[in-house]
Amino acid sequence: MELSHIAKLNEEKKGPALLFENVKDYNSPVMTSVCTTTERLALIMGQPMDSTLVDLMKIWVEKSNTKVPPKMVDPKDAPCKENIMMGDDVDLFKFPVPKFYPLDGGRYFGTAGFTITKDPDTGWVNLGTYRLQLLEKNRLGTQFIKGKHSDIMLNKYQAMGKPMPVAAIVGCDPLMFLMGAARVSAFDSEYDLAGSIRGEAVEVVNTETNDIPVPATAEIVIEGEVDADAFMEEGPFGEYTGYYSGVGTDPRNFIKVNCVSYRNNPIFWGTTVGRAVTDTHMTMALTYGSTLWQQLVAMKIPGIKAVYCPPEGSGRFLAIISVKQMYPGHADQVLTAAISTEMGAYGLKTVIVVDEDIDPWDISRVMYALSFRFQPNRSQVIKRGRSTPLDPSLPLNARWITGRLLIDATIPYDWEEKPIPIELDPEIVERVKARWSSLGL
Ligand SMILES: Cc1cc2nc3c(=O)[nH]c(=O)nc-3n(C[C@H](O)[C@H](O)[C@H](O)COP(=O)(O)O)c2cc1C
Ligand SMILES: [Mn+2]
Repeated sequence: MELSHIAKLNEEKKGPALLFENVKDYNSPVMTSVCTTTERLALIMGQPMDSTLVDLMKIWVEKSNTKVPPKMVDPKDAPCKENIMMGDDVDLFKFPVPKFYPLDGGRYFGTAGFTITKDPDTGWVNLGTYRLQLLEKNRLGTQFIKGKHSDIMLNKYQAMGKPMPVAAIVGCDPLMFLMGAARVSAFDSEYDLAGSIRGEAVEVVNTETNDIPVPATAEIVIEGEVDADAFMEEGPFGEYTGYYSGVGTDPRNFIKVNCVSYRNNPIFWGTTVGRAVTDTHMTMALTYGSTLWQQLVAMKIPGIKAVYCPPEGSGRFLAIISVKQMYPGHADQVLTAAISTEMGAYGLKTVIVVDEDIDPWDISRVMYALSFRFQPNRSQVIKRGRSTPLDPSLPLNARWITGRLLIDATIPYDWEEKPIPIELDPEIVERVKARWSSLGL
């Protein structure tokens, strides 16, 4: 836990990524806090270091239009195959697996990683970040929340009476971790988007035991299977909401691990999750915000200028969208569209739409719009929809349905007489600027 506490406090200060080279009782290192700053997210996406989160989201949305499928490489050239533990030799306790918080139910093998599964009907390969608890030397507890892509696939394997083959990655090109966290639309492979953002195909190799493509440079590759009808006690785990999602353990599916392949001196990656704003929240603000934006564009809604899902709300509970209004009802359309996207239909609670002159990430300008343009008599609507079971604003036994607040903080398009803005006289501004230093300012 000392390691996770160093990482958490470091992330709260927006400190560097940390490589723990000297973990007591282990001879391989641990890496944390990779995604904590916008600068490092830019580095991961191959963008200029002074990019803002919204610049990165804009690139993400653009790159979502192109698919660059992964490329198989020779396993002989794949560092992830340097070491292989098979069958009875599998022992996950050999890796330096952190426990994060005092009330956590145990040590978490999977935080900064992702699970890869294949759709049995179509072959669609999905990457999703789902926490993995170290339960036994060859068992990892999972939590595939209902409706997540791995859950959809697991249901299909269950109907076929077969366990679902999985591979889980810990430690990798961090762009792949962003892909795991991203809510990329169903039936689209996160691999294809990673290739598009990177500008080259992700190099993959097949697993040893179950025919799943995994990144060739992964640090640790877990191979195994999940039986939808088998359960072990899992949790609790300190969530990104800053709270536990339940009071104790819950029966959950688990991965029975049949093989582990790993690099020499593998770097075990972790992210601290827990209270905002740290590593996980920055990851989610980028990936969830980009997904919401991309899905609004895919719905062919004109005039969307920018989308921002603040990391303080883990990138998912609150969205602010700026729009250039073009017709009556346009702002309403944006609001209802946002909660109808695959992203927004799950968990999003508050949507604020602002005019194009307000940058949604400029919170003081958003406050201005909420103060001077928003009118509660006219421009808020409350709806219902699907909640995340992690939302601590709902009672523990009733977390499936949430309210949604839609706030129109724009000047109504259809008003013939709009509020008259106060402008400065441009000529006087120029004159004054020329004399600025002589004014002693
Ligand atoms: C560090 C971290 C841990 C997460 N843990 C879980 C989890 O245990 N279960 C889950 O359903 N989603 C979890 N998520 C959210 C999923 O990664 C996210 O919803 C993703 O879109 C899932 O992939 P999918 O869209 O392909 O289903 C986590 C996200 C992060 C960043
Ligand atoms: Mn997916």
